[in-house]
Amino acid sequence: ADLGSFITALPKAELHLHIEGSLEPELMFALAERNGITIPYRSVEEVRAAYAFSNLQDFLDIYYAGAAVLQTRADFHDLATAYFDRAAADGVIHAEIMFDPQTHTERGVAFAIVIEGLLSAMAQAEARHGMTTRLILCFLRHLSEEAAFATLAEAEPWLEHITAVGLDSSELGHPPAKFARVFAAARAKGLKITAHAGEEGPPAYVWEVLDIIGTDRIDHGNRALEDAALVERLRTADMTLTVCPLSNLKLCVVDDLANHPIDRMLAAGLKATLNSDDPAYFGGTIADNYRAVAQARGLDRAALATLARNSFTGSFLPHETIASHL
Ligand code: ES4
Ligand code: ZN
Repeated sequence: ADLGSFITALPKAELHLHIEGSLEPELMFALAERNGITIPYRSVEEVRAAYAFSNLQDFLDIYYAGAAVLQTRADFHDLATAYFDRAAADGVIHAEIMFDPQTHTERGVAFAIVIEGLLSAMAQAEARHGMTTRLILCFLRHLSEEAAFATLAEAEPWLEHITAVGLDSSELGHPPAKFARVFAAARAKGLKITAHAGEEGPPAYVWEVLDIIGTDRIDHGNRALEDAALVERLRTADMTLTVCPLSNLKLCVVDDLANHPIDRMLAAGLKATLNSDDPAYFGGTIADNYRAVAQARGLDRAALATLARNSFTGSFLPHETIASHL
């Protein structure tokens, strides 16, 4: 079989996926029409043409605007169902999806609407595809600590359905330490922790995540490679990095996939995984990410199998379940 089919058939876990970033332009138009919302695009082609970004903030502005079409439980359910159907077809047998409640509560869509729609899609995907799923609540780091605490309080009735909290949005100028207390409160409630760090931000932000927040995973982590002592710390901690190559390319974190550091991460002994981040905006699914780096960096089947294996050992599944996937 060719490498593309090998990749699809390889059982994979997706650990870094923003559900709002899985909103394909076709569904954006359908939801805009269903909800009587005007969007600033005339066609699917015009939307895709707008997806040319020079940095993270460029993308975030368009991503938050696109989320405005999401209004009802059914919208969140349909959004997540479309993602799970594509993921299952891609060979994903476990998915840990992130959502940004503040993007929705700030524009008057209740936390309950958002999470109930996502949870019903998760239950349906588990039944239909035999996959497992988990939910990660992300705090927006460009907003205040107080707003993050308010969001954690809103999540209280659903804590048994939330596995972890994360930290996303604009990294530069928003060091992780700003949220140390809210993450400590989340930890005390039994939640796992992950945080975006070292995507655009410096190695110092990755150090803060390790030393001040104490996360279970790091999302991206690319810029950790600039600091040898940090690489050593991540390696000895067996810290999982959720790396997103097509995202890195579209947001200009790397200038060319031919220069992507994924194989340098593995060679340095880091527990890297491959993920799609915001597939509707970055031009590819998780399997597309595996195929793209396999081609650009000449990864062989053993390296791809290592990356897939890391996705299970780095997951938030129970240890017995992880063992059953290895
Ligand atoms: C994101 Cl790629 C990325 N980085 C930071 N925050 C995000 N939210 C959605 N995608
Ligand atoms: Zn992300």
